Amino acid sequence: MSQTQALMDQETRYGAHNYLPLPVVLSKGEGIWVYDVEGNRYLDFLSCYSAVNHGHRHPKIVEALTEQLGRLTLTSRAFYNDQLGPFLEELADYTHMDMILPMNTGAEAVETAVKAVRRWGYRVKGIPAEQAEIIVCNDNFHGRTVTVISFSSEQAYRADFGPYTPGFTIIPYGDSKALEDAITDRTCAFLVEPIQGEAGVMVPPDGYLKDVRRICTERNVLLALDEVQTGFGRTGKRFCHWHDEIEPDVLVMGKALGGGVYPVSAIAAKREILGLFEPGSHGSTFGGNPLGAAVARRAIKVIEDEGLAERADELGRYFTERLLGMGSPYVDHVRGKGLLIGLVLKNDAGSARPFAEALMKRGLLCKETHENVLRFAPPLVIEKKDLDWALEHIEAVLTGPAPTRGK
Ligand code: IF1
Repeated sequence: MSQTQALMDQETRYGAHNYLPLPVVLSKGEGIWVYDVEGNRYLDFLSCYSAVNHGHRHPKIVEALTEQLGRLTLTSRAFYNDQLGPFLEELADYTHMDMILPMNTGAEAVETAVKAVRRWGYRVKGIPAEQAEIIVCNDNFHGRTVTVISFSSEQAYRADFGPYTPGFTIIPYGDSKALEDAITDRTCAFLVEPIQGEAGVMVPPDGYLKDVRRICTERNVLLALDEVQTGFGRTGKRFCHWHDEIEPDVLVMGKALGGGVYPVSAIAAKREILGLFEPGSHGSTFGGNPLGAAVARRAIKVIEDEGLAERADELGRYFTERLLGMGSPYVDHVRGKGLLIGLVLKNDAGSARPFAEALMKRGLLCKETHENVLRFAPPLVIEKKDLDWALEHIEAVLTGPAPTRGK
């Protein structure tokens, strides 16, 4: 039996089957490339769902990690540490916000945002106790905790995990009139992704974010943007909402903030909101630890020093143009911004999974999302020559015979 099969069997035997991975076992990563246990090389076109914007093991980020490893890793927040203050100030400046609350995973940051906007609702807006409502969008993805899946519209994420947390209203994505109609005097916030990643890279109509910003301001409702996946250069701007030149009241971040080497998440918000947290009202064993703070500081620096947002913008436009120019009989349309791209297959092209499997056989790792969308999201450090290499293989698959599903 091959080492690949042995390791896949081991994971299947001992691990819960909450994923259906492509049949490849990775053992090394370097920049845009990952290597499997048989020594095959693949171009990573998923970037760990945008947690690896900097590429695998970026030398500058590994340097920051290693240096901090040699000094101090964990302290808890029972004490101060010399990395957190600088990280908090740098992230506040970077986001143009007043205050930061550091956590670890995206879902934890979303949960923190839920607590923050509810507390603002009660203590500032004056919503009666226990009656705060948060409006979210259909097809949202904000994480996997019980409260977060309580406001998911996707049965697969919710089934048999109840009873669910109340206080959420679901409206259609991209429809600002629906937001207007859904707001009540008990609404404390509207939580939305500027582009819905898991829903299949759904880009809202032009002007949508500007409209919801205006409506939230007019109706005294906080606008909370989940940029866990779209943040840190992925869509061609520092943050996706910068395309619309609006300012959220709460900004949720994660994934690439950890530089592809360590889980770091956070929310940024106005003082009027995060100033409502007092000692003991929230916390986390690992949140704000010096190792994560050192890594996140360097992750932000690399994005700016290497112009990763600008690269994503320029290369994303080029890549999208080339995809559209292929004239593939299977492609319905292409959507996305920067290097967050969804290739939508025609209904009669069948599932996207066989296309992902065919690309894997050619050395390109991407992932289907929902039935008919292929998500392309390479690290933002990718060079044009490597993008061209990828396009060669994508074109061969998209203009060749329809791939059939593997076993
Ligand atoms: C999975 C995709 C799913 C996120 C947004 C919060 C979180 C995520 C906008 C939570 C996480 C990950 C989770 C992972 C697959 C991936 C994902 F959208 F990126 F493709 F599932 F929808 N907000 N997204 O995208 O962050 O707690 O995971 O750090 O759960 O399968 P997390």
